[in-house]
Amino acid sequence: MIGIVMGSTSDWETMKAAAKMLQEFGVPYEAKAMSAHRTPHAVADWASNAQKNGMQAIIAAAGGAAHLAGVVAAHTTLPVLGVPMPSKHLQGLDSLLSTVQMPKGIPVATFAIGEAGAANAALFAVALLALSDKNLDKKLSEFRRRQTEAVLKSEPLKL
Ligand code: RP5
Repeated sequence: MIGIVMGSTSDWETMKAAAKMLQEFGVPYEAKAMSAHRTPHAVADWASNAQKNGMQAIIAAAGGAAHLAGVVAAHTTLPVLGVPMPSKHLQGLDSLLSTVQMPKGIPVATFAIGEAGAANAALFAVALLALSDKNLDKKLSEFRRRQTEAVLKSEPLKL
């Protein structure tokens, strides 16, 4: 089971890309909105119990300086995959820096801003699970093969 947490329900439109990718691989997930600043106790509670509740990795997304992924990582030793959300004024650069620049000791593996990052975080979670799941490993190789094939099959580009 993969936990997907995000700072606001307004992040869901972007984070659906992670949920869809996990669904494509048949990996169960639990997706929730909770905020490091609006509901700090709920975040601490959820993250502290995540492993006990069957999570194997956590994808954490937030926008602005919200720093949700770092807070989640502070409460668990599970792998935390951070996805910076696009933001209105700084186009997600604030989210990127507040997620990626973790001081030594509490890591957050940080992905690209927005939907690509959400999808890639899910693919990374699949790769983690595939280390001990041969069937999932096969599905991942197949996904890569289909992706490569689709690019190679594309028509020559013309003006
Ligand atoms: C962050 O603030 C959330 O992760 C979201 O990206 C951003 C804006 O949240 P809303 O004001 O739309 O709820 O905490």
